[in-house]
Amino acid sequence: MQLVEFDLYQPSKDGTWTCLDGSKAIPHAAINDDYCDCSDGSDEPGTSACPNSLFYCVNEGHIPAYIKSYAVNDGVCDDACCDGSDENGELISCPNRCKQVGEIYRKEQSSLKKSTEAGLNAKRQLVEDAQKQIALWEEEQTKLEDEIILTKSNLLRLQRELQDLESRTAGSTSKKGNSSSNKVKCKSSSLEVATLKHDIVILKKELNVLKSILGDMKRDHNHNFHDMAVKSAISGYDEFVTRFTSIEAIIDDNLENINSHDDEEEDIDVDDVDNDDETDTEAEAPNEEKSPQIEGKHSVVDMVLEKLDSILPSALKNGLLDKLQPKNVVTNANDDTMSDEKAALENTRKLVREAEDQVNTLNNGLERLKKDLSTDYGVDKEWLKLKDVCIEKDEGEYTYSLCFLGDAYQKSNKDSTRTHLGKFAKFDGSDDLYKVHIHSHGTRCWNGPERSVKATIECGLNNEILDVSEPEKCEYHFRMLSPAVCKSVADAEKEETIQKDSNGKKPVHEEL
Ligand code: MAN
Repeated sequence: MQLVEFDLYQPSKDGTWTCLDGSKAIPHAAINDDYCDCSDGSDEPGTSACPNSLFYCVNEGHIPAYIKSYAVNDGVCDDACCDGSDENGELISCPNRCKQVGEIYRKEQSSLKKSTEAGLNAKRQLVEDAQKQIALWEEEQTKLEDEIILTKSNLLRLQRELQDLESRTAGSTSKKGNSSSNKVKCKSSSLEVATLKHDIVILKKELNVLKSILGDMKRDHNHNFHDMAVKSAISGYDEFVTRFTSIEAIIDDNLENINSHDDEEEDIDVDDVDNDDETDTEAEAPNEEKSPQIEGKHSVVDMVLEKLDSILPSALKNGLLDKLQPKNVVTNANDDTMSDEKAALENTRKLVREAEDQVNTLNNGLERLKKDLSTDYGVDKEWLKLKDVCIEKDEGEYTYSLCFLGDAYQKSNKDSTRTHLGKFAKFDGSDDLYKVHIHSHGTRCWNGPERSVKATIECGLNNEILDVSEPEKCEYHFRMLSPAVCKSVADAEKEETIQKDSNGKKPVHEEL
């Protein structure tokens, strides 16, 4: 018996040798003397004297292997010992098959290497496609988030408009038949001014949100990319900030003016206006004083928007002002007929509903995107593009199908009835997490558990189900192939070394 791991069996200076578990020292000559001295059986690697020890087959021309010592000289030629060294007694003699076995093994290994390389290329494509998809999702998320801000702001404005229109209509209805059109006009003008003031404040807030988004972008963008679009947006932003600071002062001033007019008119209580004919004339005067201030403009908002339009860089302006521009506002102070107000009310209600629907749709889309982006698709997101890719395998009585990260089914080949075997629940491999997929919560077995699937996946060029078994009632085991689990030889060897180290021994071949 040749001791390949020779270093372990060197005698010490005094001619003794210590059992590998350190339990005792024995004479070096007692190694392989067909008598078991060490409790771990390490002194008899070449005989079957120790029941718990391992026998080492050199297997020249193939790969060395360990078998359990009790399989030595048991009258059976051990497959793992192709050199026949496991049967060296009188019971039987085993031929040395290592040359043929080695050749077959090497051929298999070479075709395995080729298919692994092809699988690895397919996996690279999966990873590349997944990265592109992630980039698209991230871009879409940013767009959606921006769109949600604008749509929400539009919704807020429409809601305020609706509120104003509703109170205006309610006011008009209560006055119907006993008040002059001038009183309505007065009330409606003061409400409009209040609405417009509110609009200006909101628009200023929106501009501040935009300013902070762009400010963040200016601060946080990747300076190494030298993206011309980003650079031009930043210089536009810088220009805008300078101009906006001065125009903001004018807007604030105008607001202040309107506020002071309001203060002067504080006495004009809507109810007073409605109920006291004498105050009607007094109430109209300040409103008329306001007119010159907004003379020639449709409204104060229009005026402010025009100012903003002149200072916003075109990159920011595109579509933004349109979105913020009040739509369908009843701006004509003279247009005080009931039917017009009702039509405006209905229209605004419709616009509010539409904007609410739009916000909901956008929010749902954003939630879906966020879920996709936070889902575990493997170390390199290699499973992303395989989600819901389905494969079938006819196994005689049943045709089994499995959709990656989706559902698995068993379909009867007799009557086509389909039984749900489970929905993807988790990755569960021990050495490689993503090689085992668990599908659970399938249709409950009669008097038993819910059906479930454990799919074990090995590297292959194509996605394939090799076979399906049912080791326990209603627990199905799929053996599958997919490029998603392929690893480069270097990575696979690295993992094998880690495994060997954690086991502390080379793999043992049991006698078949
Ligand atoms: C069906 C199939 C089988 C399963 C039995 C359990 O016949 O789903 O796979 O073992 O039900 O009753």
